[in-house]
Amino acid sequence: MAAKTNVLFGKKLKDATNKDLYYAIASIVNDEVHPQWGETNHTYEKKKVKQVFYLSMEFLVGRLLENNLLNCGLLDDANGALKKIGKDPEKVYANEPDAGLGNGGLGRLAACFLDSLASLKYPGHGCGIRYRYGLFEQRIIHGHQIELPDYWLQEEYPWETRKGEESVKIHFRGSVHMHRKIDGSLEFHYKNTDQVNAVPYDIPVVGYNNQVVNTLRLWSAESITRDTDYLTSKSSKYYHHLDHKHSIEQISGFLYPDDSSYEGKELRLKQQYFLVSASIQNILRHFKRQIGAPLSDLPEYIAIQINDTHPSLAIPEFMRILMDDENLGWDQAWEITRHTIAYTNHTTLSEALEKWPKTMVQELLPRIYMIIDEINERFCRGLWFDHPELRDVIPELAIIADEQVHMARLAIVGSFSVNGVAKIHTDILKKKEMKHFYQLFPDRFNNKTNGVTHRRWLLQVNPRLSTVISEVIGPNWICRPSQLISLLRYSKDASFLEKVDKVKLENKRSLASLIYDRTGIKIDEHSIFDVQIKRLHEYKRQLLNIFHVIYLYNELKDNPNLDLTPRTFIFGAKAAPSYHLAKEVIKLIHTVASIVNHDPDIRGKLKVVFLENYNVSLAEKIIPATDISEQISTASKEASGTGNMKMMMNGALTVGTMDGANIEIRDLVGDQHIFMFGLKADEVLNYYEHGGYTARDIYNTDDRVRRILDQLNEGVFGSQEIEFKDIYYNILYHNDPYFVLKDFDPYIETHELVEQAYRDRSTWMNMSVTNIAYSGKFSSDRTIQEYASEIWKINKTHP
Ligand code: 26Q
Repeated sequence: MAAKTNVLFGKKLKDATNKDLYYAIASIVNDEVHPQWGETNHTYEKKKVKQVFYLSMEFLVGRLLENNLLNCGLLDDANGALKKIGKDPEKVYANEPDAGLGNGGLGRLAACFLDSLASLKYPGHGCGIRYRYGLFEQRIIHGHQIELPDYWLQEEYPWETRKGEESVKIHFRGSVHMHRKIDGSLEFHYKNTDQVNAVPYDIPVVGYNNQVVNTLRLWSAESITRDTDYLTSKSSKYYHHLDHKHSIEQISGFLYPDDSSYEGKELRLKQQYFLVSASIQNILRHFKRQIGAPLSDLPEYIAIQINDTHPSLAIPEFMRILMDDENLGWDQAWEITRHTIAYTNHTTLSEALEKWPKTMVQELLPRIYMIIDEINERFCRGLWFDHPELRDVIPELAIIADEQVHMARLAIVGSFSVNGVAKIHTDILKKKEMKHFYQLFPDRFNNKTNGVTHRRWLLQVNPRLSTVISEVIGPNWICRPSQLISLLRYSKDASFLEKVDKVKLENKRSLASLIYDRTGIKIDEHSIFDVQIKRLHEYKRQLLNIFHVIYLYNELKDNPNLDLTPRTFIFGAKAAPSYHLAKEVIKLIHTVASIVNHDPDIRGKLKVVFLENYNVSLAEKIIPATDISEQISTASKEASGTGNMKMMMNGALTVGTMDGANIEIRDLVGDQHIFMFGLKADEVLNYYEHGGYTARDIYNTDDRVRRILDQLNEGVFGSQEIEFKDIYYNILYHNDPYFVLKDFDPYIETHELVEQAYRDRSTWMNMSVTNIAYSGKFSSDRTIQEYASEIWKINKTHP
């Protein structure tokens, strides 16, 4: 390290700042990783192994230094060396910006998958966009969310390598010209297209302790013409050039911050095609240069997974290249495309299903539109002739319908596998959302329940707990997470439970000090840490949680002597900038916090904390300190959830609805080790379909509910200027679309059970350890094994 700081900064070690040390250690890691990276690539090339490419508009990787140190076995050395010179490793690692190139679950899942692919020695790589601005930074001013740009690349990013020589050209707009060749076949040429240079930046993905280094390739948009080409021209041309250059660079300019509603912005469509075209061109170049087999064999060498519909233009783009550049006929090109691409669905929310105006696709991507049109024609013709029973529903299945291109339909028709991300989610796709497609292609549908990398989300973020676990069951769980199940043998062992309990308390103490530093709020480390951290959305029901807080507050006001176990409610959530109601909920949480935290009648029994700018690094601090994991979505709405898994792994108990992967957690741990409540998915879907729920009835009959809603309406919370009429109206006049009132009573009751359980330490700790023991199933290693063997058909590499 001394040599590094000297070489890099011309400084003695003792004069190095935390930032210098961060760069120095990153450079040491790179010296270790880069040769292995070359070796891994060489092995893949030499053995011509089948590889998978994971196409995603988002990779929420967070920080990499500590993770890379851990995976290449240098973490203990680095920590030791830093401590020896009086430095706090955490403060050194904190100099890395969070790579916030994702909104939430979908983007973080992609990052976990890359970790598991490399750690299991699978040849699998990520393809994404190098956004200059990641997800906005959230500031809260007087309870209001303010968005600031996240210019994460301000300073040198040590993990990326620009590969200028591997750039590819992307074409937008222009016109398509057909030309009949002598043999009668058609040839397509494009004229007057806008050209963009896609430049790859590669980031190494380091496998755990195994010498494997895969690649995350992020594309950046650059102008094809150089500034100097304009030095001699008229200045008007020069400024036109600058303007044009700017608009091109916009393509990889920023990540769209909406996570569950789709917005039909042209720039977003450009981004999607940019990612897809660059990645597919690159994949085909790799195939031709390094595999060199006939194109018809391509599916034996390559699988492409598309992360939701966002990269679904991969299907027509693949067709375009195979036909226009490689001169294959339609049928052959279709055969190859259809057997290469697989699609993962992450949502059943109808407002999130991507649709693009057909005129927009036609203008921006004329050749791609022609191909989609032809796919659609052939598909619909097939339906008409081969499936007369479906004739009535063709408009619901057609890829182009009501002047729009329906991306999920394109993705299903053009792929060999369609998967949901938890059992219940896949069942809903099969039975409801995609039932006709399921009827048509039953073999295409399959489930792959999500997982998270236990190396980052347990081993790295909770070293204390990891040590205690390894003390009793040994360290093999690190590579075989299913072995955590051996902890069951210790789930009633008093001395072990005590150790786990002590670790939790230490983690809570660390979080309490972070909270104090950031907010000035003093919290009781012995209180129940009741945590909800996720994007803010009506269906995730942060509102139900804050209603519980208001209810407890009202109870305490009525009876300040109430015997209540102290609780700290912790929230972290970003709202999409244009999502008005979500922002109102953030304001409500802050308003409640400012009242509850300062009311002497409460005597410190309740505290409400909203931590601003929730992101991966903050999650890493909160999760190990969580007692209660709030997973309370309206049943049927949360496709899987992954925070539920991260918290379970760290010994938190779930308060949850029967939704997403909560159900599978319940199935494993059993009802006595989890707190489930509320409407079931079929009940919710039934109410949506047939009615029968009236929110106002609950308002009229439940005094607790009426009191809370009236407080929102009458401005008791914050008085005068701050009222929450919009929330009030949404519940009473839009009939509570997410069933907050309906689930209120069972939710309150469940939390009373939580409180009783918490008082009985040995029962609680037994529950906690049982959860950790069963969490192995939710490692993304298990998920990736399933994708690898059931969808991708890829093998582990042997050196
Ligand atoms: C689409 C078009 C235009 C602009 C934005 C978008 C867009 C971007 C991100 C739409 C959706 C997303 C993200 C969705 C997401 O994160 N879904 C979550 O995926 C997790 C991983 O599978 C699940 O665990 C969650 O349940 C699911 O909500």
